[in-house]
This record gives sequence, C-alpha cells and structure tokens, in this order.
Amino acid sequence: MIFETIIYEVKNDIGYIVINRPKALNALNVQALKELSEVLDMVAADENAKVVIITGAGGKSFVAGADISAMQNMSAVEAYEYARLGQTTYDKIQELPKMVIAAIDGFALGGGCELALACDIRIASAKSKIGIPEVTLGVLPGFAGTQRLPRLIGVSNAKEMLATARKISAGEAREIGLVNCVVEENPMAKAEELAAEICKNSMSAIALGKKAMNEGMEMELKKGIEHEASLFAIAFTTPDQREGMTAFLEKRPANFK
Ligand code: DAK
Repeated sequence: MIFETIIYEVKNDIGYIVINRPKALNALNVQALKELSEVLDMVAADENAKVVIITGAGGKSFVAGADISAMQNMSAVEAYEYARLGQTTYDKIQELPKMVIAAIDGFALGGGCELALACDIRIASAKSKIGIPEVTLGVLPGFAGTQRLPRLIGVSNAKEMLATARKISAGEAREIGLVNCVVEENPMAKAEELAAEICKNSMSAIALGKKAMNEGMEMELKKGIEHEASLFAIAFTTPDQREGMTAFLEKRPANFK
C-alpha cells in the first residue's frame, strides 16, 4: 500500500515507520494520522517486523507537533474528533504487542513529543529539542500528553514542561527520564543496535511483559501482581517457553522463531 505521508518498510526483523512531511517538519495533519493508524495495523499483522522504530524524515525534526494550519479554524467538535484520532492512533502504538522505539533526531514537540511518549523506548540525538508548547497556542496537549507525560516523568516535571512550554535539550530530557538514551548523532544507529539486542529474545514473552507493565500501571499493586501471574501462565502455553528453558538446560543459545 502506498502512503503519501508515511513510509513503511521492513529490514532485518525491524519495521521502520518514517513520518514523511519534512517541509512541515513532519507535523501531523489528519491524513498523516490516518495513514499512521493504517500502517500500525499493518505492522501489528506483519510477522517479519519483530521490533518497530519510528522516526521523522528530513534530518531536522522527529515530529514538530500536530499540524497548526490544520487546527487553526477547527470547531470544538472537529477538535474533539481530531484529538480522538490522534489518541486512538497513539494507543495502537502503546498496545502493539511489539517493542516500539522512537529515534528522535531534532524537534519532538507537542503531538511529536506525545508520539514519542506512546513508544516504549526513546533515543534522542544531542541536538534534539523536546517539549509540549501547546499553551503558547492557547490549547493544551490533545494527544494524551497530559496523561502519559506525568506518568513517565512525574507530575511536577510534567506540569513545569506544560506551563513553561520550554523546549528542553536531549540532556535535560535524559535527566528527568523522558528519554532512555542520548547519542551525539545518528539515533537510528543506536535504535537499531537496541532492536538487534531485543530481537535475540522471545517475542511472545516480550509482548506479554509489555502487556503486564502497560495494564499493571493502571491497576493497584495487588491487582497488578495477580495480573502478572495470569500472563505468566500464558507464557507457559508458548513454544518459546519450552525452547528457552530447554536451551538453558542443554547449555545452548535459545532459538526463538
Ligand atoms: N504545524 C504546521 N506546520 C509546522 C509546524 C506545525 N506544528 N511546525 C513547523 N511547521 C512548518 C512551518 O510553518 C514552516 O512552514 P513554511 O513556512 O516553510 O511553509 C516549516 O514547517 C518550517 O518551520 P520553521 O520555518 O518554523 O522552522 P524553524 O527551524 O525556524 O523553527 C520550530 C522550527 C519547530 C521551532 C518551529 O517550526 C515551531 O515552533 N513549530 C511549531 C512547534 C509547535 O508549537 N508544536 C506544537 C504544535 S501544537 C488537540 C489535538 C492535538 C494537540 C492539541 C490539541 N485537540 C484537537 C484538542 C496538539 C497540539 C500540537 O502539537
């Protein structure tokens, strides 16, 4: 399938999703969000893509936000629909039973920061600037930033980012736990290195572990622990459990399919 605003390809077990509107610094308009949503359905069904990397085209920006020109004249009803399109698309990333890495090389602002927040791991180059500047436009983050950001970096840090609209450096983002790792340049190379490390392990176990963490974060501790036991039991119905444990006992590397 050919998309105008998104490039999708698979190489060496990695599904690459590139947001491709470089002239607008990869700002997400309705078309880009709809295409991203369709691509995520494809990735979910694509057995060749074990790990997913999301990045932006053009070398200057990951995603500079929701498209301001598209939002300028929206009615409240249209704004609600636009926000729900972004939110449900980003939920697909969070719920994808595969690890998703954001390779951030440049601006990750507003809806771009929120896109990175929906990913499981964030790698940023040193030049990157990350922020939620929506309040400078008279709105608040609308793609779940007010929910995911405080869960990741704490309410106080998140409120500071919201209210100051400051674009923080990659180094500052690392300090508050907003990104996992900062590299001088070429975050894609680091993301690929991480993806290769992940690909050696059991995909079914990773999917169950991701689900346990995602869903457990929404539960009180005791319920979350019980939930973990149920998912742990499911792992024992997979070929990977037999292969992983047999391989250990036979003193050989596991060969997961
Ligand atoms: N939308 C549309 N176009 C954008 C854009 C954006 N977010 N960001 C950049 N562009 C476009 C610029 O208009 C410019 O287009 P031309 O003039 O060349 O046609 C081109 O990209 C290059 O940008 P600049 O010329 O500005 O480049 P600079 O290097 O000088 O500056 C910058 C780069 C990233 C600092 C600057 O472009 C900038 O401040 N951009 C806006 C960043 C921003 O405010 N992002 C947050 C967007 S608001 C909601 C749903 C969602 C949201 C909120 C509510 N509901 C429906 C309730 C989310 C909101 C956002 O994400």
